[in-house]
Amino acid sequence: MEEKHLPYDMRLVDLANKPEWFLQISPEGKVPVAKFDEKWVPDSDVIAQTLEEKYPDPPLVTPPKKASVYVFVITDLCLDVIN
Ligand SMILES: N[C@@H](CCC(=O)N[C@@H](CS)C(=O)NCC(=O)O)C(=O)O
Repeated sequence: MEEKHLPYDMRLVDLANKPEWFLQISPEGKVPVAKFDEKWVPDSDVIAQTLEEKYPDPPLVTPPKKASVYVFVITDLCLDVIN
């Protein structure tokens, strides 16, 4: 949310002593959990994906062009290690 310059409220939770309001919104008692359009969303991957879909700019994902360069670099490194 910082990277996307979005305003937000943050609540810190003592995971050793989870308050009832937190268990109401996160029944498994896990963090992070974020609220989008009145709906609570758990799991950092789902939260990141939701942020990306709702607020695409600035993007958090690696641009496809750079991602493919990275794949080539990693592939070359792996081949060097194998050979
Ligand atoms: N796959 C979940 C993992 C969530 C998770 O395990 N969070 C830990 C903290 S990193 C937690 O809430 N632990 C408290 C507990 O399990 O009681 C995610 O990426 O959000």
